[in-house]
Amino acid sequence: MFQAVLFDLDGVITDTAEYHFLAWEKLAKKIGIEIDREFNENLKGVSREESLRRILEHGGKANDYTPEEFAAMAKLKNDNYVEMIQAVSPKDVYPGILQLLQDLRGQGIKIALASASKNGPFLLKQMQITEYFDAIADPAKVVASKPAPDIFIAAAEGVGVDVSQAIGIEDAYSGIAAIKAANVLPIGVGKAEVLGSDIALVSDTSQLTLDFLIEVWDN
Ligand code: B16
Ligand code: MG
Repeated sequence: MFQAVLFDLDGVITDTAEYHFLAWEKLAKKIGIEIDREFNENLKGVSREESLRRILEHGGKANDYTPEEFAAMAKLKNDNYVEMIQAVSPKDVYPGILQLLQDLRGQGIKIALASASKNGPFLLKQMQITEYFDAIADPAKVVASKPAPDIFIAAAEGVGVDVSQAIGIEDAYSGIAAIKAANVLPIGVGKAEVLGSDIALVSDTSQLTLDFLIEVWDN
């Protein structure tokens, strides 16, 4: 039986992707770049800085800014985003997640957050689920972001469980790649066309039950 579950946040525990999109769209518009929801798919699970690099490249402005200007733009986006997520509350927790957290807890299985978001701790607090997490891996402390395995390795270490005894849950392609590279067993939330057909998948979080996780582990 697995000993830990390592959760991604955006797209698995709640839908903050829309807020990320709106905040990036506002910033991009300011510097004359248009982004749409399809492009936003490339930003899911990707760090703040890498997201900005991708947006600048998309707009043909990759070399137009100094490091100071780049940092100021990333900060401006985050300030907007933080303002938006003040409205996040317990009703924003995705279907099935609270039950899963409670069931894992009941079985003594460790729970860790493996999110690229530096706003992760604040979001857990807003949704009133911080108490379920035995560890929150700090994305500011890991060397390489997803698709590198670092954040999932840090999350497993945080709960003192070997990666070979953990399940990782992700909604983004880069995140599934990170889970695989960490030697953690992946479960994807989403479509095979995006996440691959070689892993266990659910189409929405209500299917993420303890029984389902056990079934995936035993297969
Ligand atoms: P922040 P996840 C990721 O969260 C988001 O999917 C991604 O869009 C965002 O850029 C990244 O966190 C960093 O977030 O700017 O709040 O530090 O999917 O890894 O939970
Ligand atoms: Mg995600």
